[in-house]
Amino acid sequence: MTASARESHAAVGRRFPAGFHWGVATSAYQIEGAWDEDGKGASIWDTYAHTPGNIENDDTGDVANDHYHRYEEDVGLLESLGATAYRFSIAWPRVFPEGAGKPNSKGLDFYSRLVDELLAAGIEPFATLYHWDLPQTLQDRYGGWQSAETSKAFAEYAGYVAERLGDRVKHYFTINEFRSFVEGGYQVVDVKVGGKTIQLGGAPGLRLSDSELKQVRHHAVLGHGLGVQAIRAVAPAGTKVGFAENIRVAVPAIDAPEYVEAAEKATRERNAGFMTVMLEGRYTDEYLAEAGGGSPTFTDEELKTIAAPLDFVGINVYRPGWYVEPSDEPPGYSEIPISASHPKMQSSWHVFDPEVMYWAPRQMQSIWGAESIFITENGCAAADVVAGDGRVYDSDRVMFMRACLGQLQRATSEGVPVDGYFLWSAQDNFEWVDGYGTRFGIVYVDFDTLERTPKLSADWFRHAAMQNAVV
Ligand code: PNW
Repeated sequence: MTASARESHAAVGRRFPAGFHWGVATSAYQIEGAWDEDGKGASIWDTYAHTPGNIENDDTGDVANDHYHRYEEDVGLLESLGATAYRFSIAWPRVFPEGAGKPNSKGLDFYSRLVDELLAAGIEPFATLYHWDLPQTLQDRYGGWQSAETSKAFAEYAGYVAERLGDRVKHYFTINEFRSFVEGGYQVVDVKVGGKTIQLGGAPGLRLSDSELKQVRHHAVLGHGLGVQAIRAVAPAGTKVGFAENIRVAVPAIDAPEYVEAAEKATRERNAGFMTVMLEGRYTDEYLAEAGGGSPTFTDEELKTIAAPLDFVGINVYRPGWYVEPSDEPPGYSEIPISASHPKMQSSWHVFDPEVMYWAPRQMQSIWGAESIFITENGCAAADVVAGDGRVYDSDRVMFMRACLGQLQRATSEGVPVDGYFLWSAQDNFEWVDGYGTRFGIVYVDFDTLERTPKLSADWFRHAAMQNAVV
C-alpha cells in the first residue's frame, strides 16, 4: 500500500466531524496529592481513605501523582498525546476549605496556573466542579448531600470559580457521575457480573434506606441546577455548561425497531432520578410510585431549577447497563441476563461491549433530543507492566479504545451530534476503592518514582487525534 493509500484508508468512512475534540480526563483527588497544602481543607475522600480497611492496600490520595507540583510536566505530556482538550476537576476544599464562606485564594491560584499552562499549549480546558471530594465540613455540618444546604453551598462555590476562571475557561461540567457517588457513598451499588454480584462503595460510606437515598439524589440534581444558574449569572456570554453523568444504558439485544424502542423506555425509566429529571424537569410516575422507595420531598420551583437549560450533555460510558428485549407486559421491556462467560475488561464491574458507545449517544438524541453531546469518560483498566525494553504494551486497552471509538464514529456518521471524546484517563492514578493497583491511564506512572511513561495506547490516541479518525 502506498503512503497516500494508507492515509486515505482512514478517510474512508472512519473520520469524525471537523472540530471534534480529542480529550483526556482526570480528577483532582485521583492525581493531585498535596492533600493538606496551601490552605486546602479536608475532603470526605481524605477522611475515607485515611480510615484503614476502606481502600485496597490502605492506599490514599495524599501524594497520588503529585500533579499539584508536576502540572507543568503533565501539560507537556498532554501536548505529546495530541490532546486538544483536557477535562480536569477542581477540588472544592482547596477553594473553600470550609465548604462555603471564606475562599482560599491559593487554592484557586493553582487552577488558574494550570489553565494558563493548558492554553499556552493549545489545549482547551474543560473544568468539572464536583468529582466527589466534598469538603468534610459540609459532611459534618449537614450530612453532605442529605441536605439542600450542600446544594446551595455548591452553587456558591460554582459561581465563585466561574467568576475567577470565566475569562479563560469556556466549558464547565457541574457534577461528575451523580449515580456513582450518591448510590456508592450513601448506600452501596450492586453490579451483576458473570452470575456474581459485586458491591461498590465510597465516601462518605453511609448505608441509607431507599427513601433516604431518593432525597440525596434530589439534592444532588438540585445542586447541579443551582450550579448552572450560578455559573450563568457571572460567566461571560458563550460560556457552556452541562453535567457529566454515568448514564446507565439499556442496549437493545437486536437492532430492530421494537427492541430499540424497548431499550429507550428502559434507559429513560432507569435513569429517572438523575438524567431523566435533569432533562425533563419531572420525576416519572413510576419513579415516584416505586414500591418501598418512598418519594423525595420537592417543589415545582426546584424541578424547574434542576432542569435548567444546558449547552451540552456529558456522559461517561464504560459498559452496557442492561440488555433488553420488548415485552407485552408493562413496562414494555424485559431485561436479559448477562451470560457468565460474557467478555469483560480488568475491573470487576467492567462488562465489555463497545456497542454501548453507539447506543448511549444515540439515545441521548432519540430520547431527549440532545443537540451537543460529549463523551466525558471512556476507558478501561489493564494489567500493565513495563517490558524489558521500557515500553508498556497495553494491547487490550488499544483493542478497547479502537472498538469503542469505532462505535462512536458510527454514531457521528449517522448524524448523532457528538462534539468530543475524553479518554479516562490521562495517567494511571488513584482508583476509588481499588487504589494504585488498578491502572486506567494511557500514560504509565511508577508510584515509587512518579516517573511517567506513555503506553502503546498513548501512541494509538495520538494517531487517532491527528487523523481525527479511528485508526
Ligand atoms: C468513573 N461502573 O467511575 C469515575 O468518574 C472515575 O473517577 C473513575 O476513576 C473511573 O470511572 C474508573 O472507575 C465509575 O460500575 C465507577 O460502571 C463505576 C462504573 C463506571 C465508572
